[in-house]
Amino acid sequence: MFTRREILRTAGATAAAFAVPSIFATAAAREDVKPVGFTLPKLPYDVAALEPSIDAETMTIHHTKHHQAYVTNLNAALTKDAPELLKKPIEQILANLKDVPEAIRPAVRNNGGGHWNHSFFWNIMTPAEKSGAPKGDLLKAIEESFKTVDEFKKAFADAGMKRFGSGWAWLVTGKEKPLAIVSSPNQDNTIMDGGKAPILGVDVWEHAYYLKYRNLRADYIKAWWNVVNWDVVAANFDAAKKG
Ligand code: MN3
Repeated sequence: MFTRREILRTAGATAAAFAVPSIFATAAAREDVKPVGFTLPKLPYDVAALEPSIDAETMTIHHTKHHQAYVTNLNAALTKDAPELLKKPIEQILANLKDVPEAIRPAVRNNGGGHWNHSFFWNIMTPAEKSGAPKGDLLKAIEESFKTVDEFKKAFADAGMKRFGSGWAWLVTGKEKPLAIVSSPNQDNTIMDGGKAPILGVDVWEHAYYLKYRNLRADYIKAWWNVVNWDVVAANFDAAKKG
C-alpha cells in the first residue's frame, strides 16, 4: 500500500518527467488539454433507440454532423471575436445577442441557436416505450389552453407544417392561457432577446426527416409524437412556471 504522501510524490515525479509535452502529442491525445468552448453533448439514448420514428442513420447524421457543425462554428466565431463568451452559458449568450460583436452576431445566433435547440431536442425525446403521456399539472394546462391533448397535438403539428422552409415549432408558457404554440425560422428560439426557454419543440428542418420521410413532414411529426419524453416536458413546464 502506498501512503498518500508517496502517491503524491510519485504523481509529482511523473508530471515533472512530462513537463514539456512532446510536439508529437496532439491536443486530442492529451488528457490534460480540455477542449475550449462548447462541446457536443452525448445523446441520452442509443442512435437506434428512437426507431422506427427516427431512424438510426438520420439520428447519427443529425447529431454527429449537423449538431457538431453548430458547435464547431459557434466556437470558431467566438474564438475569433469574443473569446470571453466561450465560458458563458449558452442561454446567457442567446438571451443577450445584442452584446455579441456585430461581425459574428449572425453566426452566433445561427450556430448558438442550433447548439441550444439540438441539445434541448435530444432531451425531450426517449424510446417509445418510455414516452408516457401528459399528466398532472401539464395535462391540466394543455386542456385549459387547447381543450384536449389531441387538439393540442393538431395545433402543434400545424405550426410545424406552416413553418415555411427550415425552423422549429415550440410549446411555451403563455400570457392569456397557461400554454401557447409559436414557431421560429432557422435556429431561432424563444430565449433569444429575452424570452423564456420553450418546454417542447420539434425540429422541422428537412435534415431532421428527409432520409426516411422524404418530403412528408406531416408523417414525420405524426411519428415523432411516439418518442416525446413527457416526463421531461413536465419538468420543463415546472421550471418555466417558476422562472
Ligand atoms: Mn436539426
